[in-house]
Amino acid sequence: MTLSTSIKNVLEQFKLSDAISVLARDEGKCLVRHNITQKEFVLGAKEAQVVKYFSEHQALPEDANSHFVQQVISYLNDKAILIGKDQSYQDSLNVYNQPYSILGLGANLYQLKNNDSCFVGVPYSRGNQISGGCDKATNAARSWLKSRGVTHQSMSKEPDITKYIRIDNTVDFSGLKSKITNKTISDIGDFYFYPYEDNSKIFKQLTLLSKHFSERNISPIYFGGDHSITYPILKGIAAQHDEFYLIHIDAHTDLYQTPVDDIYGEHCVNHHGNFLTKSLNELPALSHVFQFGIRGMNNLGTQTNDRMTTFGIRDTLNVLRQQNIKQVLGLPEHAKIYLSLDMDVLDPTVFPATNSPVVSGLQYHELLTLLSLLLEDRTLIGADIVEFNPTIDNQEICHQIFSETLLFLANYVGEHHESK
Ligand SMILES: [Mn+2]
Repeated sequence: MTLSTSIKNVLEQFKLSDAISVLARDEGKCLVRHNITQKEFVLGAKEAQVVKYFSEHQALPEDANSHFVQQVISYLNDKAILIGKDQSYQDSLNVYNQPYSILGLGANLYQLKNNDSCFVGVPYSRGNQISGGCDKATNAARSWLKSRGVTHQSMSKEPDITKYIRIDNTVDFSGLKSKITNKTISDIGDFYFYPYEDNSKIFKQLTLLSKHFSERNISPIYFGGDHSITYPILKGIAAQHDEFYLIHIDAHTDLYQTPVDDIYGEHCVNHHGNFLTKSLNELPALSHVFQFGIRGMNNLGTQTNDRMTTFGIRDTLNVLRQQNIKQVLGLPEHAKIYLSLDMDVLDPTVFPATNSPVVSGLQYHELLTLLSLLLEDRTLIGADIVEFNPTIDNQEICHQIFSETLLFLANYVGEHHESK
């Protein structure tokens, strides 16, 4: 008996990823390694048969039915062992679950439903050639949350957010709580890349991931990393949306441009200090940027742009006092908003664990109030929280602020946050 046409059609859509090595075969099983993540998988007999079909053109057993093949292929595809026939391993969506998931909400990227929200770590710090450490932020947040019982190893364990939420403090997590109850939020793990991979390839992969979310109306919260990650994320959004807005909370305008950047023009390198230059120059879908918290002499030399409104620190504090931000922004009711939060907007006495601290910043409670004023009843299509360097954090104070702010943002992502 030969394989049915329907099975052949399924098999033809896939190939073994270029990043996979088949290491050993034993009693029908086989061991494969993903050379980028260094993850090894011991595959059972069924999976091994399918891998051998692709790696050695070995025939499938005669009793293979399409249900079995579909099931095995979807498993191998989830693990990035098999990829689409026309894909390169560089086109695969490089996200892996982490041993400890936030609130026990661990899920595979492909388990997300349309309109869901998700946490995704981005341990990338090569956008800052001078000071690193921001790549450690994803682990730092996961570990800190774990130490407070907010992160569980078991992916199936029901998270008991009520245990955390009932503690009376300044932070209201009711939006997050309703997402957990409705099962519309997950932690899909961390974005990964090969340590020696070219930066432009890493950014391209991040853009692919962002585009994948946009096409499915999934609202991600990216956390960790330096500020260079925001430009490739916005690029993925711009591939799907004709018009969206950016709320950028930062001490710096991130509009730096060196004479070398001028020479390279639009090909200039994306880094932690120029993500907004790149975004404004290259993404016309980015309709307007509203900046808050900007201060310090660093910004004196930067440019202005028609598609940008800057609220310096004093204007930001005025907005907080008058609470009139809706009128000030004048955004359409259903405007699609992306938020980029640089932790250095906080005063360095509050949040010293950042690579470019600037004095005279916001207090923590002021940041939370600002976020709720800006995001309540808005359509937040995604957010990032960047520039936390946990390697210079004494007593884990910034671990605490970063992790709590991350959960706080989860109140607002997704369509129409319900008013409390
Ligand atoms: Mn920044």
